[in-house]
Amino acid sequence: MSEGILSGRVGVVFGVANKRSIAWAIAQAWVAAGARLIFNYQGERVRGNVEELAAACGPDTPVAQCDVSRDDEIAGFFDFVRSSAGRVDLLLHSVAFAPREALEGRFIDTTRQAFAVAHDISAYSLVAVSRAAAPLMTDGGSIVTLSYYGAEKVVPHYNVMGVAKASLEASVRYLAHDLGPQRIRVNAISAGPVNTLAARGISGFMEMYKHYEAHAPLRRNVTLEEVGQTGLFLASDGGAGITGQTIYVDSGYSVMGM
Ligand code: NAD
Ligand code: 0WE
Repeated sequence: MSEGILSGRVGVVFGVANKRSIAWAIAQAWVAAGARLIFNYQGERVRGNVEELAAACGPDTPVAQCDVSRDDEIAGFFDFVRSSAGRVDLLLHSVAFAPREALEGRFIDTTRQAFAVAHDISAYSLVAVSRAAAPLMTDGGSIVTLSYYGAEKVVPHYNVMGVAKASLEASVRYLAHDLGPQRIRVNAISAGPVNTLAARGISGFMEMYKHYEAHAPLRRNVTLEEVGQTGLFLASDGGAGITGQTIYVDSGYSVMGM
């Protein structure tokens, strides 16, 4: 493990809720490549899960609370990162939330409050955690976030999340410009549908999953491992020339016109 392509690197991981989380798939790929990680958990509800998964990454893997809608928790979390590791090389942002009602009816009915919450947690939080992490990325770094096709094209019911993901992808480009001189790269992975906690309970998710299987060039859905491997690529020197991009990991679905 010490000769892995990420050996000696320190990664901060936002967005593990359970073992099906996309964040966990990328975290596992980073650990297998030799990185040491630090995890956030959103609140007490997922604390136990995250502590258990973190322990599987190494006996003293640090874990701390950070609700990304709170500036004080982001500051406290990165104080904890500084005191436990002293530096950061990799940052994973795998966080999104919109009030459930906003993902059910029509986009036109999105309330001011739901619009604000979706953008705060799903887009602004990338800016906030990048600003907090950048001073610790003293030898350059790689920041990776997660997006979805609804940022670019209308996916019925994705609604305000699509608009927030468009903001997230634009934020990736502006952050890439700001942080490039410090050799910090910023990219998004636009993943095809994956059956995670955030996807389950979305009405019609299984139909969409089947639709991808029928129409994507690869005629199947993507696996968590595949998304993990792209997260590893972007974190590693394999991605050294890539910044500001949104990379699709979607079995090719997004290239289809019909
Ligand atoms: P998930 O539920 O496992 O992860 C979502 C995470 O967001 C959870 O860990 C949750 O705790 C965290 N979160 C929500 N609000 C937060 C807050 N205020 N503070 C801190 N953390 C908060 O689901 P997932 O599917 O792994 O989602 C991860 C990312 O992948 C999201 O950005 C999602 O939009 C994106 N994505 C998911 C799919 C899919 O089909 N599952 C496809 C493309 C992109
Ligand atoms: O980004 C997502 C989902 C993110 C998400 C999920 C929830 C469910 C629980 C954000 N907020 C909430 N709020 C909740 O209360 N995906 C890419 C998965 C997803 O969600 C959809 C999709 C796909 C794909 C919703 C409608 C249509 C397609």
